[in-house]
Amino acid sequence: MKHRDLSEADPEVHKALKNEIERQESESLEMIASENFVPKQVLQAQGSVLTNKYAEGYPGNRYYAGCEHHDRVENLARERACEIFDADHANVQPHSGSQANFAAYFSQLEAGDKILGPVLSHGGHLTHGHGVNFSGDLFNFETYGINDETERFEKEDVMEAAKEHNPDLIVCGYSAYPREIDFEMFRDVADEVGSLLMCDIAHISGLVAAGEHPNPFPQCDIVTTTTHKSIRGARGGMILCKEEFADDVDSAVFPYSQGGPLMHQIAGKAVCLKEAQKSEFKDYAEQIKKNTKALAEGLREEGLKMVSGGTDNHLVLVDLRDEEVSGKEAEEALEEADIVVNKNAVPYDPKPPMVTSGIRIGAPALTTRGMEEEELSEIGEMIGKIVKNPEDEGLKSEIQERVSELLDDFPLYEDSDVEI
Ligand code: DSN
Repeated sequence: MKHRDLSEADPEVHKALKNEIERQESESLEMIASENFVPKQVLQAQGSVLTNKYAEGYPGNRYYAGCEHHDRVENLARERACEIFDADHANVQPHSGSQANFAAYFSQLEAGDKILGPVLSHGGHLTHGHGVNFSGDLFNFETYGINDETERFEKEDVMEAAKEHNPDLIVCGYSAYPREIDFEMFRDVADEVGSLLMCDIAHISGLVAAGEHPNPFPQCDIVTTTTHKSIRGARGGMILCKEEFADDVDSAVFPYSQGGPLMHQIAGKAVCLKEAQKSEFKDYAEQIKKNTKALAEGLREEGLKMVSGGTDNHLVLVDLRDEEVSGKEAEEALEEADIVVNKNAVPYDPKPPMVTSGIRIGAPALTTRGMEEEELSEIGEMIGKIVKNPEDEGLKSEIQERVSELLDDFPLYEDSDVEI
């Protein structure tokens, strides 16, 4: 086999990768709440020779020989995950958050069983029961919604829905909810109706790891997460659980729903979990919350409303129902000013999902770049100005220039970090 440099072997792919480094480094402010930038050590682990091996099974019990080093890596990931989240057991093999949720449901339930989850437009994820997804297709999903007045999940509403539907499992954990999750409240509801409790902490796992959001254990029975959002690691998923669910969770991942694990990704998960145990990670997570509050302040300054009036975590959900722009138009106008966010439904949104009346804005990626409150508050004001004046081309150019200065002031990678 002949080894060649990528630039020589496949100049087209090489060029696309180079362009993407450039885009991430110096073309726009990355404010999609689920995105982040991983450190070089995670990139190295993901690009490693662990990709060459099949390792079906679990450490010490594989279907193929030669897994000694893979066992070591997977055990490190599992041990670190259990320590960080105070879980009895961790399965680090899910290829994604969706696959983690698939396996978590099937570890305890059968098709047709009843799950109580959040309304999608109130912050939930497709895998929390949407009809176009396996979850809504295979399970009997019922929903609880956000409170009309507080725009938060309140005990009375969740309890009412739980008593009405008598679910086998309740799901909490969201993709677009700017407030802390009250695990004790959900446990009380689950106990009242004799249901299992699962939390999907994909968005907030970095905050939880750093103690900046309450930990879902011991209240939750099973916890799923991705490993690439606020926790800033390899793209993939993970399931954490109490001991009594461990064997079921493992067999629901392999052999029930997956084959060979992506061991290079698991190495990346192990590395990011080590990072998450360091004091700098705690500083980063603390700063995410300060930055998101500063962002909210800037938006408020420009007269924008936010769902629930603000934020306790890494994101805000701007409610555009009183503005002239839709979520889609706001997203497009901001992209033209080099600020990348996503349109997002707000609770009781009158507009369809591809249009929406909201934008979701997150601070993790800019926090990773080193920006602090001053920058985030200024960015909040810039976003507010664009949303109020989406056709103002002069304003967009002015903001583009300022974005470019900010990107220069807060560089992301050195060349040697991302050599390809
Ligand atoms: N796509 C993710 C998000 O943006 O929230 C959820 O999987």
